[in-house]
Amino acid sequence: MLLRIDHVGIACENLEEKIAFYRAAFGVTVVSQEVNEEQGVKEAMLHVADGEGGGSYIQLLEPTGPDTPVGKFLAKRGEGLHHVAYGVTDVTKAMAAMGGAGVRLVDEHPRHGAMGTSIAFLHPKDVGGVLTELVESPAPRPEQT
Ligand code: V0V
Ligand code: CO
Repeated sequence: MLLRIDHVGIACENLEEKIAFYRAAFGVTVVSQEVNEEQGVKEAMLHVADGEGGGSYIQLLEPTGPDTPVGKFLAKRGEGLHHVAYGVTDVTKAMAAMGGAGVRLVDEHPRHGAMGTSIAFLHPKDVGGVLTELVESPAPRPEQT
C-alpha cells in the first residue's frame, strides 16, 4: 500500500535560513514553496530523488503562528523532525484501511498538501510517537508521461 517515502517534514524557526543550509550542505533544490493557511505553515519542498508515483523530498516547515501544529511542536520540542510522509495510490482508501486497523486519523477527509497533493495525518500516539502523513500525488499531466 505504501509506495515510497514521499517526504520528511522538518520543523524550523526560519524557513529561508534552513533552505540556505540544506542547499549548501546537500546540494538539493527547492521545487516548490507555499503558504498553507489551513495547516498553519510556510513550507518548502526540496527534491531528493524520484520514485514510484512521484518524487521524494525534504519538507521544511515554518509555522505561521504559535497556535498551529508546528508552532506548538517548536515550543515543546524545538527544531527537528516533525513528521514522516508516505506516498500512497489512493489516500481515501489508505485512510479507511488504517482507520480500520485502529489507527486514529487526525483528518476525517483528505486535505490540500504541497504541490497539488491530497494528504491526511495519522495520530502520533497511535504510530509509536511518529506523526505520520499519507500523500496522494496528483495524476501526472500528459506532457510529463
Ligand atoms: C504533537 N505530538 C507529536 C507531534 N506533535 N508527537 C510526535 N510528532 C509530532 N509532530 C504529541 C505531543 O508531544 C503530545 O504528546 C501529543 O502529541 C499532543 O500534542 P499537542 O501539542 O497537545 O498538540 P495537539 O493534540 O493539539 O495536536 C497534535 C496533532 C496536530 C498531531 C493532532 O499537531 C496535528 O493536527 N497535526 C497534523 C497537521 C500538521 O502537523 N500540519 C503541519 C504540517 P504528550 O506531550 O501529551 O505526550 S503540513 C504538511 O505536512 C503539508 C502541508 C504537506 O503538504 O505535507
Ligand atoms: Co508534510
